[in-house]
Amino acid sequence: MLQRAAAFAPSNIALTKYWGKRDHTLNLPLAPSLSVTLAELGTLTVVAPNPELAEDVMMVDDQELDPAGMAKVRRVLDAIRLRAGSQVKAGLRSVNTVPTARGLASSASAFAALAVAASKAYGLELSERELSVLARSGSGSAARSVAGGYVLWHAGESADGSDSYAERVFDGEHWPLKILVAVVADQKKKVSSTQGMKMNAAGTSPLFRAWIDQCQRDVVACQNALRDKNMRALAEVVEGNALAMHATMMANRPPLLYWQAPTVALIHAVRRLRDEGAECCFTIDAGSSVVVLCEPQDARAVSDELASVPGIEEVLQTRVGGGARLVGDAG
Ligand code: 2P0
Repeated sequence: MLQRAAAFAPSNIALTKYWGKRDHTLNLPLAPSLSVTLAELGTLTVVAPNPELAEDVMMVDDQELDPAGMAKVRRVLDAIRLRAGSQVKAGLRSVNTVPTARGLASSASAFAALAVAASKAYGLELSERELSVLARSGSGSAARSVAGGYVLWHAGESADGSDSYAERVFDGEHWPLKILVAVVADQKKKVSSTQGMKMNAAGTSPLFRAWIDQCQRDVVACQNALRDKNMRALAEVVEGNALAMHATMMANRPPLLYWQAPTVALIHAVRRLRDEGAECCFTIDAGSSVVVLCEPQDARAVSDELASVPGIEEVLQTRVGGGARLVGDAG
């Protein structure tokens, strides 16, 4: 049965990163990655199958989605329609509460929300694993925005990607950390993650293979640090992993340098705060903003310190959240 359906999916921040694909069409990673799910920051998407439409149409934040974005959306919708035995096109509308193009990806929450809403709209009852695989085919990191809490994305081995999915390893209550996003005033980022990963995979970074090997070890160390709620151990692996990812980008030819001066100032600020006793650590995605995880009792002091760094536009604060979910139609 076809019906209008709406879903919210949260954004996520990788603690050990996804940066390198074994398949650029299916978004199959070369290594596993681990992430934390953000509570309120994400995407709400409404999917309305409509037999009168000749093509799928999608509005994102009241703007029509560009052809490249539409092609990825269609990939997810076509997979759902194939399983549902339907050829009916859909009208889609999506609203982001994630600040885009500042190193916080909206594609993760966008494709997770799409997978959950569209599968319901076309009458499919899918498992979390199946939804994660579907979301991944739109954007790799979206695989991690289905489950919620602390999430592990298995790299998988099969060529069709059926074993490359993410699942929760700990829920948010296990370690209810605060997550601060220090947004660096910056122009829109110049090189998308999809593009950046292609450049890196072209083999011109001498560090790339070592980076992928490091990810295999880091995902284990990170899971242990989370299990033990050990901030010192978490800081070592999370910060080391982010810096290693940026190192492999910087060693690329041409180099990829996402950092701005305030990015470096924030790194030093977090290390100083930790030396002074604050329980916190940082990570950086493919952008200039810095994300800081910290114990709730330290969140205020850490946030104030981050906000005082010159060039910081704002410091967003959130917590570990749940996974993607169907919601009442927002109209
Ligand atoms: C991550 N990033 O693990 C890493 C860290 C960026 C840096 O996942 O090409 O937007 O759509 O699969 O998912 C961003 O990559 O790339 C990303 P595609 P995606 O969060």
